[in-house]
Amino acid sequence: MDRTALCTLGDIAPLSAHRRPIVKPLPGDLFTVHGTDAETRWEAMAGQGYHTPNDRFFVGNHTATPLLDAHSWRLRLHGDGLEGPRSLTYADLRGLPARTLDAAIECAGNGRSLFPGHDGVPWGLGGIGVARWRGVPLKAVLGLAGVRPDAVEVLATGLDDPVEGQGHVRHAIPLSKALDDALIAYEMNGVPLPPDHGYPARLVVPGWVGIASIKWLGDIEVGTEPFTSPFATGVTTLSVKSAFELPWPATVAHGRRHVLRGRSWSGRAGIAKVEVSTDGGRTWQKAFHRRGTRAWTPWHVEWCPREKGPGVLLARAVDHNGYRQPESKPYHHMGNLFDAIVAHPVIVE
Ligand SMILES: Nc1nc2c(c(=O)[nH]1)N[C@H]1C(S)=C(S)[C@@H](COP(=O)(O)O)O[C@H]1N2
Ligand SMILES: [Mo]
Repeated sequence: MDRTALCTLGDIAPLSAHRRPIVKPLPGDLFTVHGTDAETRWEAMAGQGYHTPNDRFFVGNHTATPLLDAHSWRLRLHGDGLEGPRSLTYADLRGLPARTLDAAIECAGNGRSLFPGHDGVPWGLGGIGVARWRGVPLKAVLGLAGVRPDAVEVLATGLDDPVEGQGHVRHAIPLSKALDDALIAYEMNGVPLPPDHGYPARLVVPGWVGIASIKWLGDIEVGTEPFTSPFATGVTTLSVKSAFELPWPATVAHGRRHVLRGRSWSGRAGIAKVEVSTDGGRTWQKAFHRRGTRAWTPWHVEWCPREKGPGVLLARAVDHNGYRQPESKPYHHMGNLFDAIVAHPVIVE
């Protein structure tokens, strides 16, 4: 890619930044960096609205963010599950009827460092973000190529550099999910996708592990047999979690009224109920939240700490499928799908 091509993209980082795994700034008050990944610090969500602003949305990269040119970008559709191959330009995609969707992207390993023992990227709880995505339903794009009745799975592949020994980042979803609510997004919170989040187009697969939402989407294969991929986590839908919008550990003033805020979410269904304990789990109070927010549910409780010293804050959620966060979670060999109640350390001064 030459400099002229880059200049046409307007808001893109200079060429010198090309070798960094993540292009956007990662200030220490917004992010904790783990190699090629960056997780959002939960205190950076305090005072924010429903959506995670793009400047503080976590980044999950296997290699590095590529700087792609939308004008030469193509989306290739092929495979024995389609009537025939098809190729789309960015203008083609932009010309199709658009849909807007609030959805979370969450890494399957979010919360991994909270398991009793773990390997892999030591995520806290910040490997999640919710954005307003705008784009074209995958169903409509597949429809342009014609889906054969014996098609079963859809494999999406990214245009970022391949991972050594594993090839390009790719992930399959069942045809039923592809035709249900998967979106080929080109906008995030009202602006074109930032480079780190998949410019010019990415998949958004609501409720599924983050890896299913392939960024820098370049290739879609529809097959009549299930695909195998080294990037499959053996996990599909996400579990239930809760997090406080507080530093870790948090410090609060003694004898004063505080509003503790947080968010709960589930890959399976909306959140039905959230409870908070400020006394180590002896008593629980119901948190206040609005109804009917699917991607995640912001909540708050009031707390007047009466004793000085270290303690913990607990939050537990139940989703509309009746799934509740367990007291503890046994070790998982890949450190995925953590969902236990978290003891958030707090110091009352
Ligand atoms: N092409 C491509 N898509 C990808 C990845 C990647 O490395 N390459 N990482 C995946 C992982 S592991 C996660 S958790 C999400 C993160 O999305 P985000 O960076 O927009 O937060 O993107 C997924 N899509
Ligand atoms: Mo991930």
